[in-house]
Amino acid sequence: MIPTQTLSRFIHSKRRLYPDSTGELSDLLVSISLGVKYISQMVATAGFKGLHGYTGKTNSHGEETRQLDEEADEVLVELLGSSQHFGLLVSEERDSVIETQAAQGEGKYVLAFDPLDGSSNIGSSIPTGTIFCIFRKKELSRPASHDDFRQPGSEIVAAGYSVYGAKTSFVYSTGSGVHGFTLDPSLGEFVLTDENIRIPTRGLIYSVNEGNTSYWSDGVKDFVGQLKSPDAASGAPYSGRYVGSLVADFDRTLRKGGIFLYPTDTKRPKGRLRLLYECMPLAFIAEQAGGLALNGPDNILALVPEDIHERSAFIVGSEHEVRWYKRVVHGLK
Ligand code: P6P
Repeated sequence: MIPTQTLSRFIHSKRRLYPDSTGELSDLLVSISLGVKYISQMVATAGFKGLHGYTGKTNSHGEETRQLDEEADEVLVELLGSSQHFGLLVSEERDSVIETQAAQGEGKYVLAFDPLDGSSNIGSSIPTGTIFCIFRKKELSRPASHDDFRQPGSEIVAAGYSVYGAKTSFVYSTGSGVHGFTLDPSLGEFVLTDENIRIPTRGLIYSVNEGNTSYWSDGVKDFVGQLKSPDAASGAPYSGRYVGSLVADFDRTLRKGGIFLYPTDTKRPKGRLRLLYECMPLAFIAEQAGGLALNGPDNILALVPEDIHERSAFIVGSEHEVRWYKRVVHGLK
């Protein structure tokens, strides 16, 4: 039996849910998935194309950029920039918003993305990924501007991520459930493998960089301590899994349940991960799959980014564990 539900057929079939849809969003998602296919190929062949190295340049955060970061960024900017649907693009690799051809025109959407998250892990074959989210412009008649990114995550129109690992997967949501696809290299197509992914209501895995323990608040130390102390009632001890690549740790949490946490600490008082193009898209996916995502006390999707590159704490996963965190660390329900 041949696979019939490719990503593009699936996306276009869902348009029936949105009678007034113009097909623009479908086009955009297909364009993003094409960019992901290019990047998947680049990641797979980087080793013998000498693309593991640094460019000798630094990005807007003063971080040394790798050739792959730049190449992945350029692929997406070129593909998306040439569509007539985007007004503006924000990339982790650039220090400002990128105007696309549609910036002054009728482009309805703005998009923020991390072109290659986890790229520092590339040399050791640890999974990396692309993360994106799409907003509608606040005023369709006005050209897109930075201000269009100053919206709460609850206004996200579509979000998703890819994982370049043992297989290349693409997971996205437009607000009607979370759907997972796997790239069939022989076809060059993403094929539907997980329709309507639901995160387990609770799990048995926790994911955090315990090297930061000395910098955590007492509340976080207490919570992680509870996950590790044998207790029949809570099912503890949980198993610890930490890849150090956000998309890999998130994808496992989405499919197996449990909790991923990168809290603020005394070394990172604002958090480590990027709110707009890492935390918000993955929070949207998590909530669409029945999970929760916090910055600590607040829902990530209730936050409005002020700066396009601002950082945030990120606690995401099954409702049971995320509420447990909120109760222990913040004394909130
Ligand atoms: P740490 C990778 O560099 C990344 O941005 C995310 O993919 C990952 O979750 C995080 O940093 C890991 O950070 O401080 O544990 O090395």
